Amino acid sequence: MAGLRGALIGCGFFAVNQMHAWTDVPDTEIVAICDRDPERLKLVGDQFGIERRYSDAAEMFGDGGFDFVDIATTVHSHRALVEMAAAHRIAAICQKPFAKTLTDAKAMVAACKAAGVPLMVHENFRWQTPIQAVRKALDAGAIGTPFWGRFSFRSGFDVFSGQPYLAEGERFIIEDLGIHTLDIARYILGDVTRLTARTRRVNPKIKGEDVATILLDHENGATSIVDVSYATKLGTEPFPETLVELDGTDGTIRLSQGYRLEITNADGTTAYDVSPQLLSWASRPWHNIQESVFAIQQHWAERLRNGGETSTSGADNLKTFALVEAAYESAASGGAVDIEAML
Ligand code: NAD
Ligand code: 89Y
Repeated sequence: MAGLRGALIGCGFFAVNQMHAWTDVPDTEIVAICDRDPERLKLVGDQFGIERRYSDAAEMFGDGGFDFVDIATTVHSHRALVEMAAAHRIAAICQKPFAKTLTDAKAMVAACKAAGVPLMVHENFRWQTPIQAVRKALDAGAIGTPFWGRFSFRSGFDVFSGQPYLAEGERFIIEDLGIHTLDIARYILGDVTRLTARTRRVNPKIKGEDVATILLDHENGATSIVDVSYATKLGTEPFPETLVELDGTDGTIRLSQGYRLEITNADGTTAYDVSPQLLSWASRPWHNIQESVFAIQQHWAERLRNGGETSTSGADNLKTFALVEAAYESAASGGAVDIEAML
């Protein structure tokens, strides 16, 4: 496949980032878009000069003429749209959260496997420049074997103005944001065997939980804490930075606010600036996320051309999604949840 042709479904708040990023991915073009809201369809179609516009995804798949579909709708439509892509043997990217339930997510992975088409979840946070820098330091053996970690996202940023649906669901921060933090914990310290979680809602204007504290046992024996909050008012707002602490047998890594990476080991302490780039179409403070959107889409195009499973394939994401379900289960029961039994 030389020039890749894609179609995008869901022209909402976040899809604009995905459309910008596609224009930057070499030899890749979005040739058709779909949204059931005519206003969003027109806005995005006009902004990016896309002529083929559909209000019905089935009609778009019927007309064909593209190599992959980028599903940027909210979670309720993910299963139906991924299964539609599989039925048409079209490779698919699906936004997070992958599905409403782990049962749905497993069915989506099975449908794409049976159709022989690649499926990637748009789980972009592990692609952020600072997270990649942490992973590189670990891989280089900078701190020996990590035995403890903390992955922290604490903010008071108003996410509800851009994404009003986040205030309306029974579930909020774990399903929406913690899903990324849990994925980063897996990416850095490996798969998880057991999980314990506590949640609470601080903001009275929303339905779901906006604070969660999660304890993870990793397969390799490491222990970590994932703590997320949208009820934390700080002097300098850190949105959307994930802060990381890692203790290893030979040293420590600290990724702190302001994209500062500090590595301490037998050679002493060295600090690095691991700030994301401000892409031409990006704006602060979203630029960290926006850069990772470009990175994951570039990764997808490379794998679609050259073969090989994507870093956040559907199959990989089941292991992150299981942590989300387990966190809600643990918060409700008070007990620990066995992750392997869920997969
Ligand atoms: P949104 O509501 O602004 O946009 C969704 C769009 O999809 C709407 O325009 C809606 O009309 C359209 N749509 C829904 N179902 C459809 C269907 N069956 N056919 C055609 N169009 C349909 O939502 P958003 O804030 O853009 O979020 C979209 C997804 O992106 C969510 O799952 C959200 O969690 C995710 N998201 C991811 C990141 C990230 O960093 N990965 C950041 C923000 C949002
Ligand atoms: O929807 C969320 C996401 O995926 O990243 C940040 C966000 O936009 C709000 O929590």
